[in-house]
Amino acid sequence: MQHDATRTPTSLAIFCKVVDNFGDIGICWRLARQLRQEQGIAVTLWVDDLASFRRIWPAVAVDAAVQDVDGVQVVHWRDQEGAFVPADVADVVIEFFGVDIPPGYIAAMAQCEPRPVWINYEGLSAEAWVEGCHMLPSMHPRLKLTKHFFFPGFTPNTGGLLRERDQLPARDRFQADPAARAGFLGRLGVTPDEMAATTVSLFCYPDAPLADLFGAWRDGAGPVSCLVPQGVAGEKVGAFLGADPVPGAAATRGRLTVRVIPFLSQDDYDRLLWSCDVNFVRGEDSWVRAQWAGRPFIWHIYPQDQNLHHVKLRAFLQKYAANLDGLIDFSLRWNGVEGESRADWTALWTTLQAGLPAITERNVEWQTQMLANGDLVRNLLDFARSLR
Ligand code: TRH
Repeated sequence: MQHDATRTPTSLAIFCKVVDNFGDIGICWRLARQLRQEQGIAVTLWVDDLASFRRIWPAVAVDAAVQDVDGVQVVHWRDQEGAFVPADVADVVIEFFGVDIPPGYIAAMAQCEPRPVWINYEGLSAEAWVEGCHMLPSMHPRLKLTKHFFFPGFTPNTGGLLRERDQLPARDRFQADPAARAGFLGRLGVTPDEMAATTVSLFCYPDAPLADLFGAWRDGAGPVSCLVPQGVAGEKVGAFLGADPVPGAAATRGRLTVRVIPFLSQDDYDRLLWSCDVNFVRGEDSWVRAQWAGRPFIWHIYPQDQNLHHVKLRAFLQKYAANLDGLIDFSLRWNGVEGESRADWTALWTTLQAGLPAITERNVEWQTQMLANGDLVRNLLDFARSLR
């Protein structure tokens, strides 16, 4: 697509509501940073829960109404009140997953000449219908405003995946340097013996069948070292440890060592994914990061009513893991889906582990495919330009 500079937006607002701890701030913050740092766009991020935001980005002040965080203006979104004028409105306005933007802001959008580009940024899914809905318009029932849907995705007919310009080179540099891995894990308190074991990072929702998996690792054939950021599956991790799951707490039972590490910044979390042999990830942003990390990963999907997430999970596995039966069986069971396999957790893990080289090979192919879809931020800006 030809770039017309006069159509290039210079300001952009993102409205983000945090659900269930971090829900969505992970993605919004990554999007905001990339727009600011790589595209030079003035970004305002409206977010309702600064405490959750601070967990993934420690520079955030939890008590500031407005603050500058790495060049992004962060506004504490306290309520739906407020009067706005057209000058307050950004060239592009993004609502995350259909959040309700304050009515006063929408009224000001309707007074802008030209109108801002209004985008509803949707959740990532491999389901086929996404291609048909990507970029569809939706007219406002009363005001002269049109909102457009934007879907991240895994095919050229979607918005693609978030990926910073330097992400893959930085990963390659890190993974080519064993001292960088040892230094990073060492700073988290991981011992050399643990580093030499099969290392696993764990990020999942509280309902994951963790006790079963811990049992399989404990009784397994080889040593496993499981690194759990603080606050993840706290009850089940605490039960294994027999102690509070605070950073530094660790216990070894049989072949398994579980160690609690601090909750990391987003950038360090990438380093964790680059360091481990297998990554358990969840939701959306960590799931995408695991795909770029190139290491085998297991996805814990966010649960939805009527088990709609099972459909979404199967759609992804079909696209990504079609010939990797061990990965499919493990992933289905991890997400509480009764698959074809009746294997116990020891058998599921043994099969998965035997398949790790094939999964790693598949990841190379998958990344090439994903790279061909372009990076999401550029796709988003191209779309915004086309609407201006
Ligand atoms: O927060 P999540 O559970 O997000 C989910 C999804 O967005 C889902 O679609 C949504 O509907 C649901 O919320 C409510 O998981 P996600 O997307 O992986 O975001 C977590 C963020 O936390 C991600 O940016 C990675 C980051 N993180 C760290 O920065 N440090 C850490 O130590 C860990 C474990 C995660």
